[in-house]
Amino acid sequence: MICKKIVKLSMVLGVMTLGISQSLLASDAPEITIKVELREWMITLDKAEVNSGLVTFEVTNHGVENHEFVVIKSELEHGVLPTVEGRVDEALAGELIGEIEDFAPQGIFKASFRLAPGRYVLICNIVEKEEDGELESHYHKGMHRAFKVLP
Ligand SMILES: [Cu+2]
Repeated sequence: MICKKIVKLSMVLGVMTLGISQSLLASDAPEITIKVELREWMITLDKAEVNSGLVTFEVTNHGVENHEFVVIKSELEHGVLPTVEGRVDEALAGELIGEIEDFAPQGIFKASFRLAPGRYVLICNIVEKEEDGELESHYHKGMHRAFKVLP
């Protein structure tokens, strides 16, 4: 009789332990990786939306020029962000989450951010002065994408 009780108790404990470890796994959701390609003049993603949590961007520069990768939480359409002399005003565009600065062709960099649900824009915000004095805005040439984080 006593033995039976002990067995029952340990089974209950076993189930409880399982319950705890499962809920820990759920809150510590698996990291999501998004593969990003930068080139002249576009940004491509392997997914346009993910669930909220820790999101890693693995960014490869497939172009022939240096590029950068900027993540901004913004309610604005990605093609009409406010610019000054070709450069997106990151503060006016929304909330700057982070960036991978200017890096050379063939480079691969990773950056992880804990992203809350909402709309985001991903841009390259490099502006170069051409030999003829004209500004070459990577943003205006098309290096911008929308990105969504679901609850
Ligand atoms: Cu660029």
